[in-house]
Amino acid sequence: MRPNLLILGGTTEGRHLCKAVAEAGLAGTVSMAGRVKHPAPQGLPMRLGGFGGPGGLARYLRDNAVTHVIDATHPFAAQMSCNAIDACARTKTPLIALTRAPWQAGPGDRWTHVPDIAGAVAALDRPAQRVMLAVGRMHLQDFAANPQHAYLLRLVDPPATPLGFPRAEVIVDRGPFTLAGDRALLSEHRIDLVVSKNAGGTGAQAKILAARELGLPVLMIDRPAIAKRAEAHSIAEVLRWLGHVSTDLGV
Ligand code: 3Y8
Ligand code: NAP
Repeated sequence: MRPNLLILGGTTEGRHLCKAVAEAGLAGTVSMAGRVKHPAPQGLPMRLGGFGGPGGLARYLRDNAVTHVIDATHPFAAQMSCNAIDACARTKTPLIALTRAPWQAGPGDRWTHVPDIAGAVAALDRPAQRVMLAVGRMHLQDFAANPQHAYLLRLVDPPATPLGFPRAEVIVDRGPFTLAGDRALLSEHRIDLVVSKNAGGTGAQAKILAARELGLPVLMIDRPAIAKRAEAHSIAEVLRWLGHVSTDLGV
């Protein structure tokens, strides 16, 4: 049976994996949630939108004769990852996650770890500061509980509705971001504090490295726990896994 891959995408590593799969001449489809207006081309045929929970994903795997699933979603896309574990168990479809290690604080970093978005909101209950809130759009309203701050918000798409922050400036931009760009952004906006998810990888890391250089504190949101699954930390590892598992499948 020739491999027919489903890649759950939406990250820099996911895009690089799609390119490697296409170059290897493997059949595959990349799936995105449809969160942003113009998802970037990934180099493989793309499907957009939810599957309808783990049951919907299991049905998709069966209906499309998917032979392997690679979960290359973001570490904070915990629901998608849990659904993939469930659906692949139901359908006995081999699953591996292409994931990136969390960032670790290095010399010069001034990080305060918080366990989740709610922990970051609670930690912002403090006198007014100039805060770069680089957590995207989906959980933005949670932060309206602290209107005293002057926020710098970075969004992939222009906000469709008023954001409800009395003091906020919006930058519309998508990563991967650069150290020079984020260092200039933090300086120009006289940022006192950066709020970030511990995304890992390189695409979102520029603001963290810029904060280190500028001696700025960072509220680092730890990632949600995800159930045990096979994990790879490089595209080469995924391709080896495909070769290995495919042999098991007698191809
Ligand atoms: C739709 C698909 C590539 C992939 C690029 C990575 C890097 C750049 C940095 C900041 C942090 C944030 C956000 C971020 C980064 C990469 C990667 C990453 C963070 C796109 C994309 C999709 C999304 C969804 C979007 C979320 C939002 C999160 C912005 C494509 C561009 C904040 C995560 O408006 C919305 O609804 C945005 C939603 C989920 C988190 C949130 O809660 O709002 N990503 N981002 C995916 C889909 O539909 O399935 O068009 O490329 C992908 C990327 N964004 O090609 O190199 O790999 O992490 N994405 C965070 O880390 O906190 C920005 O501003 O510093
Ligand atoms: P999530 O909370 O884990 O997922 C919620 C639901 O969205 C899932 O149950 C699924 O719906 C749908 N979904 C999520 N990812 C999907 C995908 N790749 N293909 C098809 N459906 C998907 O996910 P999220 O945090 O909203 O992330 C959504 C997408 O943005 C993912 O592709 C992720 O890689 C990307 N992204 C997220 C972040 C972040 O900070 N969360 C950062 C960068 C990129 P059904 O249950 O209906 O199947």
